[in-house]
Amino acid sequence: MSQNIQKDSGFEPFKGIDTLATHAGYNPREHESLSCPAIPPISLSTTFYQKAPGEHFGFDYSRAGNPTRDFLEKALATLEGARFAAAFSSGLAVQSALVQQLKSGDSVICNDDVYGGTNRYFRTISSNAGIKTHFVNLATDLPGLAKCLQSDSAVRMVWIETPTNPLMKLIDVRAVSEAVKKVNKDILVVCDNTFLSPVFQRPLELGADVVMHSMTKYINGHSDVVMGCCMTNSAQLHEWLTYNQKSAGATPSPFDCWLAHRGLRTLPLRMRQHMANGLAVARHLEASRHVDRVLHPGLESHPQHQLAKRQQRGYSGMVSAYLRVDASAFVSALRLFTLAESLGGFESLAEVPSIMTHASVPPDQRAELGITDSFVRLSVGLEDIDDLLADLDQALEKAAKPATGDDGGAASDAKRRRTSKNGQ
Ligand code: P1T
Repeated sequence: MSQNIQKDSGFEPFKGIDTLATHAGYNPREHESLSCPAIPPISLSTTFYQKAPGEHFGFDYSRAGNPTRDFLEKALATLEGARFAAAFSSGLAVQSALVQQLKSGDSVICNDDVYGGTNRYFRTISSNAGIKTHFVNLATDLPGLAKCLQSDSAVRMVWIETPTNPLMKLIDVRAVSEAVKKVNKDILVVCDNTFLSPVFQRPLELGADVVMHSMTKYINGHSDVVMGCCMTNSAQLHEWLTYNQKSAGATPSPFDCWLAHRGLRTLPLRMRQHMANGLAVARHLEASRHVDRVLHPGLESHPQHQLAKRQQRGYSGMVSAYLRVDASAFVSALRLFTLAESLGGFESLAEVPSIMTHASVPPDQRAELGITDSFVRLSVGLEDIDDLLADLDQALEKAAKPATGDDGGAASDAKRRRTSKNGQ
């Protein structure tokens, strides 16, 4: 039973999570007029018949609402233990919708290490709208959070991501939420739960007001959909989010909603296998002479290992490491891991954040965080673990050899790419 993978590591699975994932959002018995299809139908129609002007049957226009999206949103709310969910066309579109509630002159506190695109949004798009962002190390500096809240009374939102991308720092969601609410209960605590999925962490139960995901990652799980979602127990906030879907328009297609709903059916099974493979990779790399330091909250060496055990219900397949070999040569030499951005799909991926996903983070901020050129991030997939470890070993050995020209040009290709600024 796959739950044993979780239980053997000392985690208690959320009650009924496998049944919820299998059935959430759609019940065939409720769709007699459609002949009770066993899986949700895809409603591609952009518009819906009205029997009199303004009198429709639940949907009028697909940007505002769509039956296939509705099924998915119900499933997402159920999995996250939330009252409401709203799906958007990407994870960044969720950030955009949440930030659009704020006004010029308002401020945000964001933890210092977040996905490069999240950082970029706050530094450029939000700031162009007159919204200031303070980046604070919320993993270790709670006094810094209190100081920031005290010194800037315009803070309206605190944005956390845990584990962080790509440094795998953990934020104590309960402690941060309590510290924020003590100052002002109207400040919104948003938690990006992308790295763990609702199978391994439910931030709303830990005190956050909103939980968001890049559904592009674990929830969909098949690297074939770009989408985001946002869950809350606040009717007022959900009303804003659905108003934003309708009025700003960053909504996903019915087909993508259907794919994501299909993907989440196997989320608990996949997460447990990601966890097993991720831990095995982390331990293997930690023992390698070619690796300086491995970052994975399941390792005893992780400074917040105890917080992980308390706050999470498992670990994902995300592993980061500082190498003693050329990181670009290493990722270029991998054969089973695909050298690519993104994460959370069934297949293993590897990347160099400083050149790829976090290239848009200003160099001084990257240097301060420790996102160096010897730092790699792995999204460990569902392959046989022996094959994954063998692939990592051969790539480390290859990268450790002085360049002799027998690497098929991998090292020099990687060097060339270092000058590219195409990171997403
Ligand atoms: O790509 P999109 O669906 O818009 O989601 C943005 C996003 C938000 N939050 C986290 C934690 C993320 O990791 C991402 C996207 N991240 C990558 C593409 C990446 O490779 O890290």
